[in-house]
Amino acid sequence: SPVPLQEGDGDTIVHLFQWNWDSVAAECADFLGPNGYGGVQVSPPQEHVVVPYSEGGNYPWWQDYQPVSYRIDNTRRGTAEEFEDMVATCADNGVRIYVDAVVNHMTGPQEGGSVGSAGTEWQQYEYPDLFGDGGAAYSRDDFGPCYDTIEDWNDKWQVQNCQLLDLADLDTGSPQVRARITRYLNGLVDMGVGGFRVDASKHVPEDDMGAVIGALNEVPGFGGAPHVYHEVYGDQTVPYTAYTPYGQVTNFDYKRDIAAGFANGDITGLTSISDHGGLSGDESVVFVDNHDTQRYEPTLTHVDGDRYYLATAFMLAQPYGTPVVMSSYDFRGNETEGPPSAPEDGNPAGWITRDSDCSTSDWVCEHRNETVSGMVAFRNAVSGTGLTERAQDGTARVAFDRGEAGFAAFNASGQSWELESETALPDGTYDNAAGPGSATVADGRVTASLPADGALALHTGGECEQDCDGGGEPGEP
Ligand code: LM2
Ligand code: CA
Repeated sequence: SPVPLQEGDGDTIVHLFQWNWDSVAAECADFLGPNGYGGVQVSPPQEHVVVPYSEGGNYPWWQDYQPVSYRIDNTRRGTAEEFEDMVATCADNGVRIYVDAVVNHMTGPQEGGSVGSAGTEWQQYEYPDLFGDGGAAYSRDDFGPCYDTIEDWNDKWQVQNCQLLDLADLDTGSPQVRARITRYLNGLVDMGVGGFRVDASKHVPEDDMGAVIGALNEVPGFGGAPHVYHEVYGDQTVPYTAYTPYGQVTNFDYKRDIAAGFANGDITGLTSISDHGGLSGDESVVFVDNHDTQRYEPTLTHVDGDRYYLATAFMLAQPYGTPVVMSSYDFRGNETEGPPSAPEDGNPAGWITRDSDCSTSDWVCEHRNETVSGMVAFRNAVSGTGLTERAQDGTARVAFDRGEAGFAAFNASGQSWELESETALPDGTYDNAAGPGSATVADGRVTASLPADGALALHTGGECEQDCDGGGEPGEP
């Protein structure tokens, strides 16, 4: 359906989990830019450990979260040149690259030490060449002051200074350590990286985090400071608000509210919540699931089908937060696996991630689902408007306006919904941005039938052309 291009001003980020750099670049040009996405969160780009079967894995995806150096060449997703080409190609299409920055820790223990993906020899607490120029290393004194596992999660000092998952915890209180982290991040910013998802922020004392973020350069091209969001699982011991002075935070309370609400067909309360976990929308990055919650709290994921896409559509339709759409690799429960890979000469890890292919079932590509991508266009069209609730039916059905620019309705039930509602959207016939079909607004009212687990989303700029299908049922193929 004809939607206006919104290149460059979209705020929707997609997490292309484990995609290699060439595949991300192609997706920016072919799909993300033209469909109004504003950013891609890529998997961590720095040199990482290699975990073969003998060490308890089969080159698993989580190798990425154990840095060996801050070199970005020769990870399993490509070379430094491919990384830079990706950043440039995405920027040309109005899409920012967000780097997942692992700065709290380096590696876990690995018997006798090992060799990283780019060939750097290491042992836990000894990383001899951080930038590939022989000029900077971490050694034992750059870690701590605690060298044990976090035991008491109610003790803030332990949470921030001891080891998460036995991963060597950097002493970010040290100016030298912070200078190296800053050098890594600014190297990326200077290449045009537009922002960061900071891994495990909660485990870095907030003042240290503030010093690192405050030292970041401006982003060439996009301009301004990098857009930063911190991964914080807020609780009584370390609240989200410890990090909000230094960027947005990942709002896991929103995730819980929205995923549980949609899973249970209890959604009417969700439109009026202006505060999830004590955070404003401006402070929040929001999501229905992420690569971790898919395993430990899988309330609603792609596995759940229509209801999941409905929840994602709702997240994109409402104004609270900066949304991140998850784009998964389907490990089918075997998380010790890596993504599919192919041997490649010159990659010391021996493996490089295969190109992502949305036509196979293992790369799930939720971001290409027509409901999801249509709602990205809806979101861009209604940007800056408020939410006015227009209709409810029971607990599982709700409809609202976004100013005078959009109308959206959600049916989180197993039966179709014969909807009739007032709307401030101007009279006309509109394509359904959330699926097939169209609907007409006449005399300030919209009448439509929403199928089970279906949505209707109409927006200015999405008016049907003369040959539109004359008001077919929304959501029906
Ligand atoms: C994160 N956010 O705070 C990431 O989103 C999450 O995916 C990371 O864990 C975690 N923090 C550390 O950066 C993943 C994965 C873990 C894996 C770690 C490190 O979920 O299972 O831990 O990466 O690779 C693995 C083993 C674990 C072992 C650890 C250290 O599963 O049993 O701990 O390595 O050797 C003894
Ligand atoms: Ca720490």
